[in-house]
Amino acid sequence: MSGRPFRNIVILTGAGISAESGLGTFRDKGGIWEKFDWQKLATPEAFRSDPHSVHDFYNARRANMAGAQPNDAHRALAALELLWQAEDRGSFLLVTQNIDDLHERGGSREVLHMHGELLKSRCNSCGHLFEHTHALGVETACPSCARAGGLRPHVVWFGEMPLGLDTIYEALGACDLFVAIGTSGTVYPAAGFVSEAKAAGAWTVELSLEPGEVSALFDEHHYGPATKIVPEWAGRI
Ligand code: BV8
Repeated sequence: MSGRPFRNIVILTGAGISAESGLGTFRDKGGIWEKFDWQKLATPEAFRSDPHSVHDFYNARRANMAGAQPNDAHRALAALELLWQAEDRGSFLLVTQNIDDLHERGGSREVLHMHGELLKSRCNSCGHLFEHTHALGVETACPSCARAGGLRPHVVWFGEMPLGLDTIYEALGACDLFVAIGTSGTVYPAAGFVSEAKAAGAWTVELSLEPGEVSALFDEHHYGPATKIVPEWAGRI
């Protein structure tokens, strides 16, 4: 544990932080990509060729999300954000790969969803982006341009550019603490953020159930369920 007081922190979360809230992860045993083929459901090509199946897949996940509650790990990060601001310690950026709203419902005030948000949809015809908490289909008409057939989940699919990368890379270049929570370090460019942070001289911490693919790059590791290790870690910094 580096003893220095940290000023500029970047936190990256993945599916593991929402696992104990009942939302599936992707690559654990029984994970989402074990049951579903991401190439047939989470790419723009898949949506073009079979929009009905893609809508069904995301409608099921959106419905599952409605019943989920934030957990102590989400709440610990929200408390840390408040502390950082109350003590005016420096910058605090929470980036999530998750498309659920559990960070927000856990109290986090600023969340950068780099892979989008499933409770938002957007219209390919007019570009309208809007909150959308119920099922979406090919026949659903856009609330702005009224055209049907052009709505899609506001989610970043494989092969699409993640959101907020300029903000993220700027924060990584200036951070002195980078923490990855509940992510397997499999998906890029998110899995490369630890290298960016190290290049900036940051102390890097991995908090997860087990080592991920880029674990060797981290200075510090704590393994266990997020609802246990995240509050413990947050309480120490
Ligand atoms: C892009 C939304 C161009 C959809 C998702 C090199 C550079 C750039 C790109 C690539 C590259 N190499 C390959 C690529 C292409 C690709 C990629 O990375 N493919 C992988 C499969 C090799 N990347 C892309 O296509 C990205 N776009 O590249 O654009 C570009 C190029 C350069 C620079 C910029 C842009 C777009 C990727 C986004 C795809 N969309 N999600 C949806 O959700 O349906 S990705 C998907 O995986 C999920 O959304 C999730 O967010 C993401 C990462 O998964 P994790 O969150 O880590 O979840 P996982 O299940 O894998 O792991 C869970 C972890 O939790 C485990 O470690 C486990 O131990 C832990 N855990 C479990 N339980 C608990 C726990 N921890 C604590 N407590 C617990 N209880």
